[in-house]
Amino acid sequence: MIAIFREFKRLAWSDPNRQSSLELEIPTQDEIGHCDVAPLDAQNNPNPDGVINIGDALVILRKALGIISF
Ligand SMILES: [Ca+2]
Repeated sequence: MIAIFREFKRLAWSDPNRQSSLELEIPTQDEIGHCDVAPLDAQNNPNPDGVINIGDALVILRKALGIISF
């Protein structure tokens, strides 16, 4: 299963035409900057670390649900 995923990822991201047909897009640096909101600092403000991971997704979800604000 992992091998299939790796092959799909390799094919999808190596060819711009495939990216388009699969409706996958490589995010721009600006878009990445908007998503990089974790970790949070001691005052619960974004402290971007240059990595987009599950922590950023959780912060965005918490903000969307109104659990945190910044
Ligand atoms: Ca981050």
